[in-house]
Amino acid sequence: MQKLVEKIEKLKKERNAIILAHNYQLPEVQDVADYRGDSLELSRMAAKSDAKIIVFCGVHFMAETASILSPDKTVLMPDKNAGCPLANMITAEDLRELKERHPKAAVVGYVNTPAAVKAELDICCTSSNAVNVVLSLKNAEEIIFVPDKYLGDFVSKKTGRRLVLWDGYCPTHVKILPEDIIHSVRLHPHAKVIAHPECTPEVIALADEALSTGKTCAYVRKSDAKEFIIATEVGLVYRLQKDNPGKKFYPASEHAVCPNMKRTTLEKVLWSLEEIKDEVRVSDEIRRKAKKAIDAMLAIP
Ligand code: CIZ
Repeated sequence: MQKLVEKIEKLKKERNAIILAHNYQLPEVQDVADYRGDSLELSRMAAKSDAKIIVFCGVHFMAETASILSPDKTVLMPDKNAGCPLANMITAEDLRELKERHPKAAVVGYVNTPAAVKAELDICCTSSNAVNVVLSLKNAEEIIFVPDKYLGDFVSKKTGRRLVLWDGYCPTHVKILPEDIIHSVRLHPHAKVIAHPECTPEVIALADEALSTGKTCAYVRKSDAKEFIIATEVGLVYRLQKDNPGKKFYPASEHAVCPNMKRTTLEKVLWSLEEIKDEVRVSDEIRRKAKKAIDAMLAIP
């Protein structure tokens, strides 16, 4: 593995590239990355960087978001088949039909959407800022929120706003069951339970906090607690343990493994740098519209 890492490091410099890894990536991929984070943190990092090539270790909508924010850079995915089933649960056409049925509604869409869906939104959101995005729409008579019905339910409860939801969900987060939390708490009674807002409402109800991966990292760093049960994709536990060696982290369920996130391997990172492939690009028209929805989100404090 060391040889592989050395080759990647060398080629990265020669190509003026940086490697970005989402918090759910395999440990060895996180370790070779220049930056780790959630999708928006990484896309903003890509935009700030002077690098010409961005190797985005994550899933397709994340690389698309990076390309939308950095059209002058070459954004590569080590495995172009790493998709997001949640993002693919709605198409631009589905959303246009929903908008026709609710013509006065403001349209909010999770970052986990294809660029063509983002182009149909008024405003984008992430799991870190979804509550604030909905709160910002004070004058909206009605609000459409797509595609994650569980994140939408969480936001609706937090904001007191009724939302028009779509029947989407993350197949990895729904694998975490309320029984898993009850069992983990029995084993680790002093641990704080942190659930991702893509979890079901029954799981979120048993958690001390419902936080995005970025907010979980910040919360754990500041917390006086020494043990944490983490109800999200297992990759985050590796990052938390590495960043906080004095604390202990337990995955709520060993089954919460996203097969798409795990498609990216060190070999594929190397090949992508060697062959400058596979580039992710968004057409200019879609990019312009999708960027408007992302910029509207970024304008919210
Ligand atoms: O925006 C992201 O990266 C996702 C999908 C989840 C999170 O909480 O980081």
